[in-house]
Amino acid sequence: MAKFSIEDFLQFDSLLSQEEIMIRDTVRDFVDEQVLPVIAEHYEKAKFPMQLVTQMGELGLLGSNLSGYGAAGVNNVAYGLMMQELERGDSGVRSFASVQGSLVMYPIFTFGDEEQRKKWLPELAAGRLIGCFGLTEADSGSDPGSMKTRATADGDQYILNGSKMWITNGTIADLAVVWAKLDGEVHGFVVEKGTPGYGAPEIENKLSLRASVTSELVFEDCRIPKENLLPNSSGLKCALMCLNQARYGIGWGGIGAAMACYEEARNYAAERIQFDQPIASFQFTQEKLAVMLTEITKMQFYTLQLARLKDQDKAKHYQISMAKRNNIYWALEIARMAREILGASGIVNEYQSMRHMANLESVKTYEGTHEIHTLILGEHITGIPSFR
Ligand code: TGC
Ligand code: FAD
Repeated sequence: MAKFSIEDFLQFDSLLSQEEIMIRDTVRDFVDEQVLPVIAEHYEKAKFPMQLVTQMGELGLLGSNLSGYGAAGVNNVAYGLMMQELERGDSGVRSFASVQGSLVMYPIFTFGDEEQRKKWLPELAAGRLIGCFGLTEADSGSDPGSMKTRATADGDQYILNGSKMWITNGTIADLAVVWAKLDGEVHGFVVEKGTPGYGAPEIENKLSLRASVTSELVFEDCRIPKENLLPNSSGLKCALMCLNQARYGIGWGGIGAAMACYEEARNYAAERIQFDQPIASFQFTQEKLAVMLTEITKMQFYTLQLARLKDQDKAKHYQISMAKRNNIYWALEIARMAREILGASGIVNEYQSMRHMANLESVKTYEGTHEIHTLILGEHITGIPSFR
């Protein structure tokens, strides 16, 4: 089959630098060669492909839009294109990179001290350590400010009590960035694997993101050294700043998943014969493909503008919400249309569209549900918050 390319339609690449194209194509090859051949089996067996972790580290995909401490230091366009390509492979693989870079390395980089940065960031960038991010609790999802996990000071230690739910990478993580209330205010703490009182059991039987590890985190009188508090992480706002980073990457990731489904449906439609002709010749099929290509093209262009704004430090959280909300909405619609074009074949793991569709159900929920991002935009438009 011809090498994957969707960029020709409106000459998207003419807006990219040579370096941005080169980085995207390198990750594209990595996904074609290392992710796509193994992902269906891992999805079926509900296993994360661990061998990809150090490979992603070597390619500079982990925390790549940070600078120093072993991070690649690429711009936000290149970073976004990396996330696009990873999610073209599987949302679980992109999730791994998002969590490691945006939700673990970013808070250590932004809210940590120099000693913490030097200790953890180079290992995380190389994929020699794995991190997770614990904000959500069983009773505090969309409303993280209502969290119950508490930290109390005791001499030169903090004692953590509580639990976190639905945590990507939890069971395989060497360290967790955990958000807990200390004297009534949310703070970020680093909890290392093996700390007595800390456990991270895996959540089994997921029907979505099966090639990704999702876990509960449990803290029972879990004592951590005082130097594991991220010193500049006071306030829920700090946790929300991490989410902006991850949501930005998810916006690009949605484009990648949509591209994979579009390509699969287009190729299938050209080859599948019914009523003596390829199903691509039927107007219903052509309409679906036209909608898919149109929406993917729209997403590429405004998400690129968001990336340029982010590089100038001008991207606002509500602009990122628009990309997360709309791109995942359309990626899911496109995955559903692709599955329809594939008919019965679309329900087996030999094809990708239904795997992407099932994954995108989680992506639509995590990092702020579709409805929460609607309300974030609604608040920006009207000036009236309506979360409560
Ligand atoms: P609210 O009073 O609105 O805000 C508290 C303070 O934070 C400011 N703020 C933000 N700052 C930076 N970035 C943002 N996105 C911000 N949103 C709000 C706000 O201005 C305020 O500042 P200040 O100075 O006045 O104190 O807080 P709220 O309690 O009313 O909640 C607002 C709401 C609902 C928008 C927010 O809590 C929210 O986004 N909820 C969704 C929760 C969520 O997204 N959780 C994600 C968990 S992590 C995850 O899902 C990882 S999946 C990863 C993977 O596998 O890829
Ligand atoms: P709820 O908040 O209970 O929402 C349920 C429904 O009510 C949704 O449709 C929602 O939109 C709606 N709703 C809630 N409030 C409002 C409102 N004010 N107005 C209108 N509608 C509303 N969290 C982490 O901290 N770290 C992770 O690594 C992580 N990884 C995840 C991985 C997976 C696979 C999944 C599925 C989730 C993950 N999460 C993680 C949790 C995720 O962020 C939450 O699931 C998400 O924030 C929603 O919370 P909830 O599931 O409790 O839903």
